[in-house]
Amino acid sequence: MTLWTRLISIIFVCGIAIMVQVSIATAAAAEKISGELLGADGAPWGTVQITDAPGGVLLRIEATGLTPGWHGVHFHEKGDCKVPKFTSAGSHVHTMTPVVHGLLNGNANDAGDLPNIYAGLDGSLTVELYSTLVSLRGRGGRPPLLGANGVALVIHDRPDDYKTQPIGGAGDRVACAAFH
Ligand SMILES: [Cu+2]
Repeated sequence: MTLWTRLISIIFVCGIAIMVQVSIATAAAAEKISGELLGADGAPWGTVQITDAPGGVLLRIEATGLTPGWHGVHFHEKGDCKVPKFTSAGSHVHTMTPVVHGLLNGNANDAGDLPNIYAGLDGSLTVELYSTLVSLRGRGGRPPLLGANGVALVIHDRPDDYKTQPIGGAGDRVACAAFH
């Protein structure tokens, strides 16, 4: 190997190493926030993590205390979880009014919409969800969850039918996690 080809290969290897380091740094920069899930009885029911992703947010919910079966879950517009009704969390995260709710509604503009979650017979669940409707801080022009009032992740008593206004018939709010 000539000195010249050795030099070229050293530059190449260094370039690869720098690219790998940059991509690791980019991956490590994903912002993650974590909050306690509060039950309507005022007790801690679990944790909620929200991770900012390039095209949306990843959500991880670990909960106990729920009634077995399906439950609607939404992002609500205020990071304020006052027991027992959690009405302090306000309505769903939205940027347009009137808000049209429902993942199966062709005219929907409700940025707080999420798929239902399912609690087992012991009332617990662990699940990851993904929403492309929002961001943590406005990435990609999507509505930011961490605006001036923060945000709440609210679990409802019944499942969301993804169509009925204003909350898909999901009923009472039974658990809430606040973020700022
Ligand atoms: Cu809701």
